[in-house]
Amino acid sequence: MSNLVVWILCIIYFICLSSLTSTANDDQDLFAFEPVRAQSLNVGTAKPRKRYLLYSINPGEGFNLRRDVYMRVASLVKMMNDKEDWTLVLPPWGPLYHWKTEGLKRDKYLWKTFFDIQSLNLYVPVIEFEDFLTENGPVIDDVLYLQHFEGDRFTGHFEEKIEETECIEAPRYSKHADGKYRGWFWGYERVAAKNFHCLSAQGFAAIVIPALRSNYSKARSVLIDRAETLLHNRYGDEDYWQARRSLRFAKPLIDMGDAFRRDRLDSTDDGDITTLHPDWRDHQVKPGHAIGGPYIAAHLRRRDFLYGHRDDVPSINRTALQLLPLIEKYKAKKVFIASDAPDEEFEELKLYIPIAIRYVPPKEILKKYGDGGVAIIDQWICAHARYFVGTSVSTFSFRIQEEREILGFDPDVTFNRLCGDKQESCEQPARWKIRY
Ligand SMILES: Nc1nc2c(ncn2[C@@H]2O[C@H](COP(=O)(O)OP(=O)(O)OP(=O)(O)O)[C@@H](O)[C@H]2O)c(=O)[nH]1
Ligand SMILES: [Mg+2]
Repeated sequence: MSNLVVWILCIIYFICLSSLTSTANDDQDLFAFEPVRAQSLNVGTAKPRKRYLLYSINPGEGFNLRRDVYMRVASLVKMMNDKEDWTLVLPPWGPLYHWKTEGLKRDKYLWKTFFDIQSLNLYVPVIEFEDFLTENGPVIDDVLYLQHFEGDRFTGHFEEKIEETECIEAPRYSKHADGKYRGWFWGYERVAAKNFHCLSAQGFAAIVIPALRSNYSKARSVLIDRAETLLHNRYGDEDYWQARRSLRFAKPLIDMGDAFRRDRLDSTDDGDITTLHPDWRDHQVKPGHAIGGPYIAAHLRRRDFLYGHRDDVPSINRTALQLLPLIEKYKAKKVFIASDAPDEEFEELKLYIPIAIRYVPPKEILKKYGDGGVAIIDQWICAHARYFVGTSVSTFSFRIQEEREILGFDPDVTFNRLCGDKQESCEQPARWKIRY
């Protein structure tokens, strides 16, 4: 070949190469995505390749909202898996703001510590993050960081929209000398991402589907950060409840809750009519089916709620005044108290209500399952009471209400809240009834 031909071939080669790499890596390209609904998904018929969806949440969010965000993302995966093959990667738990008990491990809790992974898998394919690392290695292809649209959050007009934009606030990821992004990957130092994009998003979970399928995100593994930005695709419908029903607690925690019910509250599934089918897909009962144990339960959210929701959270004295008539009405032998209250507050309550009782975990249980495990045991015991009353707008109380809907309680004995000291009566929680 003459020198000239070699030169021409080289130039063509470099032009092609540079245009290829710029489509793959150009962070500056701005895209706008049209929102899609489930019905409009249109993917080819060839067997799809396996992809991993990871997600992360604003660090300030608590245990119970995080469980709700899981459902939003799981439902998204379910939707996409009509035609694709996504596996949802479960983000390790912790550290969480409320998990403060001294001497406990704070982070990298596996989901199986708290939840029944097999049961989750009956809704969508899920794996623990550690299994993802084994299958995929420590490099995530793309991070999509969701943010709200600047300036127009509270205009009153709701419209679904999503677009790639500049990052509004400095996100928690930075590009390092090796070209990879480092940031908070649940405390796993060796994990990094190849690409990073900020997206302004407003809408239901399905709104990210075009981004997950766009040119830059043909990636095998995609992490959606700030996933709490996404709303439920269809809040409260059958699909919502399928995701919720699949989110069963880990067996050891259920067993500990059941042992406490039996030994301290005279409550068993046979007597209470609260036996669950081993497979959530086969458990379907009518409201009023369950009668619950011979105790009433109250969830008293205290601590930060005493400041954040001052008007809606009663003093201990007023709490007792609201519980006493309920004890009478339901002929309760005990009053189970789930609370983040310090000991002094519980002792004060016991002065007014001597039959009040709380779950105090043995040290080794606390050590193994942490504050999250104890919270679940508390929720499980509340879920089985003959009557439940919670705290206004607490997601901890909401999760108990859902559990009781699954067990088949009459909504009258579930959707209740305590009123604040200055409230004669107060608006009771919305009744999000189960749908099959
Ligand atoms: N064991 C136990 N822990 C509780 C109880 N109430 C609150 N907590 C702790 O406080 C956390 C509650 O925080 P979140 O999950 O954010 O729920 P929330 O604060 O009620 O609701 P948000 O308004 O959404 O923040 C739980 O995860 C527990 O760690 C309780 O009754 N028992
Ligand atoms: Mg909270």
